[in-house]
Amino acid sequence: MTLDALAQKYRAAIAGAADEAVLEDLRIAAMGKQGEISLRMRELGKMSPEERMVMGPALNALKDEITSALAAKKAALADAALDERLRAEWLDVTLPARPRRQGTLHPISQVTEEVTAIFADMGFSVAEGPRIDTDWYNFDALNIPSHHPARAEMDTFYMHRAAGDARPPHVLRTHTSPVQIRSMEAMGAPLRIICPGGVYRADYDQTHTPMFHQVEGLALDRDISMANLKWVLEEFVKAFFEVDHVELRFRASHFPFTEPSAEVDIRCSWEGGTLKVGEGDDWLEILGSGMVHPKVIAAGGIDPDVYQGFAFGMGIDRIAMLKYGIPDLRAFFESDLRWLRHYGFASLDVPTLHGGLSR
Ligand code: 2NM
Repeated sequence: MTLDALAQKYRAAIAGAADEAVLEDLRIAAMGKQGEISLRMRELGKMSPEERMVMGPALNALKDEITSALAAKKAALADAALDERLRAEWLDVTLPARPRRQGTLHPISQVTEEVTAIFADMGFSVAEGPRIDTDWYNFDALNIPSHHPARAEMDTFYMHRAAGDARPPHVLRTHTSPVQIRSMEAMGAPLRIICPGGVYRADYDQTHTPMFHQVEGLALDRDISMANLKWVLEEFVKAFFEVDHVELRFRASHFPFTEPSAEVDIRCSWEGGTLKVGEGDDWLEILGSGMVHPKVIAAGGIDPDVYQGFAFGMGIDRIAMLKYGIPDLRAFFESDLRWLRHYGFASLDVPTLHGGLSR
């Protein structure tokens, strides 16, 4: 076979090679120990000097040509493989996120996030704590000593103690105030926190469930007064009910952990069966509040002669019912899928003040 014919044969074979293995076979067939070009190079020695002067460079040129053709084809195959992969794995990253799924956000979760967003905007951070706590954190630290009638009124769930164990039993927290005592201990003053979460009382009827949700707030500093409390609550009610104007009514009340204490009503109307906040002739009680009792501040490890502040507490379940027109409290905890689909919220619509709380 002439060198031209040999060159022709390898050019065609390399051009038609389907993968790297074929290319490697071709390299061996041409330039391996027994390769067609190698054998011919070995024959150079038997040639006359004149013949060798022609054949030597020609064989070297052919070897170079085949070597670079193999490399070029190998690169082309790799490019083609990458192109094919890019085509196969192409993904439009501008497509919308996955569509709304079956699950929805429970109204209590939604309202907790709304309340958190509103108070965060006023500089309150969220504190959490255990649902099972000692009676010291749940009662004594809050100025509710063991003989106090408030303990009986609370319908407390007590945890079991082994027979002969004289220590006072743990309780399921009856409010989130123990979290505020723990936060005072851990962080000191000044302090601005809200404590949302589940609480427990042995009570079950039309308007009570044995577990429900509260959010309590606490602001402590050197010069905090009830004027600050009033402003904070007004801002909260306006943002939560999404109205520009509200009117609050403070009624003197009594809680062991605050002095003075006030229950807070908001002006409203129930015309046509729907709640309108900020207008009308009715009053709606939504929370309890007051100036934190010095004994409670001291129980939190803070000097009540230096620091004072306000606290408040409200029922999340109750304000959720009011805002979203949910008629029956007990439905909150029945896990009825039809109810959850009706009253649930899209889980990706996180409430924000700028985006609107209740889209
Ligand atoms: C309420 C009413 C009034 C309250 C008090 C405290 C604490 F721990 F700081 F002393 N937290 N929450 C409080 C005050 C709660 O709920 C109706």
